Amino acid sequence: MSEQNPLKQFLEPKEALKLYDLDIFTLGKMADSIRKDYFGKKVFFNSNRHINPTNDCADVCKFCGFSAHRKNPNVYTMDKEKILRVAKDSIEAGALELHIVGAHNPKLNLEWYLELFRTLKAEFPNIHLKALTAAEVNFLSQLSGKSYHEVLSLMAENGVDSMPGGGAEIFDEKVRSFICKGKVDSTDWLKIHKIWHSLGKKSNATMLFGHIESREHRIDHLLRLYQTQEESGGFNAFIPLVYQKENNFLSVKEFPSGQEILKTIAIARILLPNIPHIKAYWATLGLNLAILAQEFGADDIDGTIQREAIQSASGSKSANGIAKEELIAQIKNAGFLPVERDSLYNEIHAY
Ligand code: V47
Repeated sequence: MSEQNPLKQFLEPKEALKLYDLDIFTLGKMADSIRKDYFGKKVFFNSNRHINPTNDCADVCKFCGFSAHRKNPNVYTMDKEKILRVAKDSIEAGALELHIVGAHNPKLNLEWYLELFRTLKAEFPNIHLKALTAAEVNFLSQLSGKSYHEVLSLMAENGVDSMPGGGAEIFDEKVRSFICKGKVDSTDWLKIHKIWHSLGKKSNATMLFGHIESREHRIDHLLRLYQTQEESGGFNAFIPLVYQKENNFLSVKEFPSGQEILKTIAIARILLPNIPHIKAYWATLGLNLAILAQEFGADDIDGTIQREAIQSASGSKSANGIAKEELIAQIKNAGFLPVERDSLYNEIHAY
């Protein structure tokens, strides 16, 4: 990775914000040169399966179409047998990672999750378990009365390998309290990841954008992540999630253009030189924009997914995942080198 830190001049939020004033090609070129310096023509993907054990949620985030509420009355909780069956089928279909996140369901306590992780690891010792967002860790800490450190240590001891980046939304306190009041606050979201990193573990970080937040809020979010990564160093990837608008309670007047989305991805690459990977998550971008984003700073596209319930509940086309062959073909067609990776970015195969 490059020694050069292009961020220095942008540490001041006002200076960083000026990046948005650059035209898209200048910005794209800046981000692309960092991306090329780090990874050349490689585009990373993985073979994964999302499992969302429950949508029965104690919180009501205004942007969420996944949790059960009056716009989505179909409440469900999977039992462990079902989760094990799904895991078995997914692994037989090639998944190397299970990405397990759900809702804040008071009926599923910490021990329920720990037993699930233990059982999955006993049955499938080679599977990578990426599980529980910092929001779920916060919820389980409150439910169990255990500290973050205790909950995270128990997760690690019971088989969780890494943590996904969900629940970050937007760190700005005012916007956050409007869109997801009651959820883990920004300081604690970052604190939970720092503790996880101190246990020698890796995680990701997300940002939900394209709703009511401003460019200033996005810059603030990115700079808080930059600072945290300077302190703990355990973020593998940053994932800008584009807001999907259906079946939820946020009334958004204007959605970001493709250009605004690409600019945001490019700015993330520029402002986060200390986070190795920028993931253009095809489930919220659509495959075409996710591929194009590889020329604007991104180097990863996420994976096959197999099943997805959170973004697809609000309109994205990710419910049934995507075939690995299709991902490879699309990446190649765009002139990049598809590289299958494991969950920690060790390269498995270049196609
Ligand atoms: O935190 C909820 C988001 C996230 C909507 O770590 C929405 O590799 C768009 O974090 N429109 C969960 N997004 C998913 C997530 C994730 C996904 C892929 C990879 C990784 C990783 C993490 O989904 C939530 C929330 O920000 N979300 N509703 C919506 N309407």
